[in-house]
Amino acid sequence: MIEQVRGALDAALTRVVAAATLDELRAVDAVVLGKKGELARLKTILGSLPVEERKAFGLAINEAVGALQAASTERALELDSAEVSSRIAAERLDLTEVIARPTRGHAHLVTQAWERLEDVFIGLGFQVAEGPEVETDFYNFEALNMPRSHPARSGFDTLFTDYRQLEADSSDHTAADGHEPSVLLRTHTSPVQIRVMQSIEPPIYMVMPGRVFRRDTPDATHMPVFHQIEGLVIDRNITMAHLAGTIDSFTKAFFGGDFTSRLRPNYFPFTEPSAEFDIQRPDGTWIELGGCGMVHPNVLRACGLDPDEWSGFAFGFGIDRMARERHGIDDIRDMYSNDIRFIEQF
Ligand code: FA5
Repeated sequence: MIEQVRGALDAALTRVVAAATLDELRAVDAVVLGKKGELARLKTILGSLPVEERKAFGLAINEAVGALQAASTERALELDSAEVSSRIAAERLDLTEVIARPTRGHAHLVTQAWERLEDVFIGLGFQVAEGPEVETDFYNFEALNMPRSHPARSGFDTLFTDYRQLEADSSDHTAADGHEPSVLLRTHTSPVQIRVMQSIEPPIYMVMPGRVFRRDTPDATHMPVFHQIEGLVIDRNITMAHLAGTIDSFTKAFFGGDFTSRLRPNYFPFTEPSAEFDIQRPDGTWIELGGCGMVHPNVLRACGLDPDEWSGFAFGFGIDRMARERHGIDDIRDMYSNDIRFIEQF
């Protein structure tokens, strides 16, 4: 009989030790120490035993139950501490992570190009000026030799802020009373040339970066809001050769010594003669960058400068397009998508 008790105890101990979680242990306890367990069954036959065997058998069962309870308590402690440890590991919050790997942002691609352009021109002896984004018709067109009804105005698809825009015919932006509204979002940085010539005595060697606006539909090379940098030189005896030399020095400083530039005849009302300037990549292909030319005598006069005494050149090109070229970006719209995966590459 004592053998049966020992066998029941061994089997129960094996199950207690094998319990892998506290829940599992509780279930094992309910079976091996419960009323339907083997030890409880053996206890029921106690009364039917001869008196001389009853004592030793009863003692063996009590000892087995005690040993089983002790083993279960010990196993419960083990499992409890293992579960606490794994919960602590799972809930661990490593505050040093933030300090060890701080994420730093950086200037946007266009801001980087803008700042680098300023640096290059400052290196060539230029100063930097800025003007307002909301302009009057006078600065954006009229003083730039584009009087009202000048056909070149239609080349700048203008956003007017004047209330008369409400009455304007959307096809030619002319108000019902026959006049164009006179307050607008500047369509180029050229009006800053006028403001500079009005406020500074020549000689002038100035670049004017800024944001400009046009009613252009966004596509791979156009944005309705984009950036230009304007250049203006006014001095005595300035010629087209100075213009070409400046463009070439800038090209090499900005893109690298293996890039060259060329001028192609073009037309702008505010310069005469006018040119488009292109730069050539080392692989021989050409990129169109912007416009330039000798400042038109009418523009000098509008700013109170005598064209017989002063001459100069101006240029203007798109900063966004340049950043796009420099980094080989297919679509200019990607630069404004605010997709961090794209922006953080540059
Ligand atoms: C002008 O805006 C003249 N003011 C440039 C100039 C200045 C000529 C001084 C002579 C003397 P244009 O409209 O071509 O010119 O624009 C100049 C450059 O701006 C273009 O070559 C292009 O690089 C950029 N650009 C024009 N429209 C857009 C647009 N919608 N999105 C992005 N870039 C543009």
